[in-house]
Amino acid sequence: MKVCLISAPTANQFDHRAVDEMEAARIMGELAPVGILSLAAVLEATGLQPEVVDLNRVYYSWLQGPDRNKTDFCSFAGAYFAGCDFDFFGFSTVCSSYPLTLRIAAQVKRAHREAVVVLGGPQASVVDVSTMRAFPWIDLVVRGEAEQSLPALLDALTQHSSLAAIPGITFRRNEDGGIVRNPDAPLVADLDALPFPAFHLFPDIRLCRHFPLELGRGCPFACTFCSTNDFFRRRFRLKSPEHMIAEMRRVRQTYGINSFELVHDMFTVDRKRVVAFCEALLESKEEFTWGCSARTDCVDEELIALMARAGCRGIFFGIETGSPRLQKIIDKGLDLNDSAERVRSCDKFKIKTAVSLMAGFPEETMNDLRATAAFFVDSLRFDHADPQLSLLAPLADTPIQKQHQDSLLLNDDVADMSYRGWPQGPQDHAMIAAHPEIFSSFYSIPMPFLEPEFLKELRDFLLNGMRAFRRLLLGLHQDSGNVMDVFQSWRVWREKNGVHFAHGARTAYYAQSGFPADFLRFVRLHYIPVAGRATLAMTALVEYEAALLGHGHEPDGIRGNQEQTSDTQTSDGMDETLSPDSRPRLLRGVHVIKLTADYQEIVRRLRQRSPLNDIPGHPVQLAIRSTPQGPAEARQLTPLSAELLGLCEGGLTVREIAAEFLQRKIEVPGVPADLVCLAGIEILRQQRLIALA
Ligand code: B12
Ligand code: SF4
Repeated sequence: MKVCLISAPTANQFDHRAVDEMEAARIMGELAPVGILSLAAVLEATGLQPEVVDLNRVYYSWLQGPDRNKTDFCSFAGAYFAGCDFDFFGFSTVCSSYPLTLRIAAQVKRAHREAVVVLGGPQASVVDVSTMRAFPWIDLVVRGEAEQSLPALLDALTQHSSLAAIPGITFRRNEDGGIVRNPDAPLVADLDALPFPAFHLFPDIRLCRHFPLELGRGCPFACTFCSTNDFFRRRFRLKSPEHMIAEMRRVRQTYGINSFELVHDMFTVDRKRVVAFCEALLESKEEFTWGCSARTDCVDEELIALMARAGCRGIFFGIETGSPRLQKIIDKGLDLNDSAERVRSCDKFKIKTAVSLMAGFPEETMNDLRATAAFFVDSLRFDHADPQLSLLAPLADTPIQKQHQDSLLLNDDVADMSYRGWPQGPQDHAMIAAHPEIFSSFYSIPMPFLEPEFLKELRDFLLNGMRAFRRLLLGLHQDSGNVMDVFQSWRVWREKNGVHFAHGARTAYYAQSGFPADFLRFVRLHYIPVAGRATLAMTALVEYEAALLGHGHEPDGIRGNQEQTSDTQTSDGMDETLSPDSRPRLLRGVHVIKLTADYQEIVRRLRQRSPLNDIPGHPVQLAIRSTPQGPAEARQLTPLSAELLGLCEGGLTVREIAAEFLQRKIEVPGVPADLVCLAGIEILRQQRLIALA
């Protein structure tokens, strides 16, 4: 039997930016469909030679190629599969691209009447019967973990024998077309017994930076919005440390990759096993780095320290809500002080944390939302924390979806989890509208206590505010008592000042540079004069952000570097030897700004949540360096460096600058002025603030 396994499309990144071939391959490698590759390896072990088609790769070909203007992606993919010769087409599914996957499957069935078209994966597994009723081109669904049921199914299909005894499948009876749902398949009890996934069938894996490897399955918790706990039937399983390390070594040997994304919904359930894994990694002396998912109540500082030593560089924390009341309602049950402490611990050990939050629960009130917004912004105190805020989407077959299935709303203003991926065309919309029971994630649950538009704007505000002016956002939160108050007054102000959005234009406005520019104006002209408490600190924060963004009025003391911007500097003079005759000058893109208060001290206080209102009025200078590649960088200057940078703007030689030092009586006791100058200039050169002319 000729078998084709097809990944669910998930590469939304391509829609929003130009991605070259290398970058595309890197992204696709990181999105490798671990489930399908695990199945492919199992089939290979039985003597079959399955092929794996990455729909993200097909999508990329369509986006890049000339067909994009002639045909839609679904038809393009249909034509691609029409040219293939398989007896079995097995599609993996995820909620966000389920309508598209079903439409592509229809094209496949049309082109290959005799072939079996099968669905598997998290979405089809839980809407199997309704899918097969609604979409007659789907012959079969394999539910749940399929390492045991798929080979049995293929065997039965080859032998033309009955499907009645194959566990975990839902199929259409030949006689009357009735849909039969066999009992669930057994879980894979010993994950170490599975073969190494068939990564060799997925060429893009070679370029990924973080290699995805399955660490285990099953989470014993029961959060009401979550779909994976039931999918893996709450049976927590972990591969042994020896097995994992052997797989990691194999990846390094084959692909030269040392960094891993370890796939498990809840790795840290059993502390002893996490310790054993980390100790084994340390003993192996391999120095692999890795990321994983954890609950904040399953880790402590000691464990985090050990994980960091063992190579952990990133943890995904599903914190969900900042409201203790909602924590109980959604059966997450986290102690939020404890959660914040864990984010702090990770920061201490330089582990990046995704602080994942959600809003839009049906019971959510304004107070709950305030608490979530506060948790979001509070985590900005930690440089390694990356807060995320999504809006609840009722995933099929979750307790929350079942509870509200009769009142779901189809309103693309609210549920956005699924919309994050694939843009829906009219055909998808028609499918979604006709089948809430299948496509519930595209719907929303009514929120009696919250205004959807308010919630969505808050989300855009926080996500983009964090990117554009992280510390100012934190400062405003601390100064006002809650960022929500600032958001509410910003909303009123922007309305009054004529910033309105046409329907659907809100997200685009917040994502573009107009938002930070308007918002900084709001802070200067409205927030600080009307509501600001620590006005000196807030002024310094806003001027700092204005300088970084390079817009707005120039704060007092901003000294532009126009004379340098016109030169065609190709080298930064790093190779030249510094001598008394050298003429240092500011590097292109470097600006010096003056702030009325000590920025470093403000940041220190923000990190520690100490009061900002008694910040001394002590002017400081910062060097801002903008680079075409990334965000601008800022460095607070010592008084000596500030003087030196100022003098570097005058086209003087080092000797002349030293003379100026003497005249201004800038001294370091016991060190001659010319040596101070040389050393200072060398430091500024190392900091890439100046170059030698
Ligand atoms: C890694 C991951 C991603 C990656 C890559 C996904 C990929 N290529 O597989 C990325 C980051 C892209 C991603 C994105 C999203 N994800 Co995601 N993701 C995961 C995660 C954490 C691991 C997937 C995995 O490798 N599992 C391990 C393997 C072994 O399991 P498996 O994939 O389910 O495969 C087994 C079976 O399902 C079955 N099977 C799978 N495919 C097929 C096909 C056939 C033919 C057959 C017979 C059987 C079969 O056999 C496999 C072996 O037993 C899962 C949670 C989880 N633990 O599974 C969520 C999960 C799949 N994601 C989910 C969601 C909702 C999303 C997003 C929509 C939203 C989000 N959370 O950001 C986006 C989609 C973005 C888009 N553009 O469309 C949900 C899906 C729920 C649903 N009902 O569809 C999950 C289950 C998480 C959750 N808590 O609810 N995700
Ligand atoms: S949200 Fe996380 S902790 Fe809760 S059930 Fe799902 S995987 Fe487990």
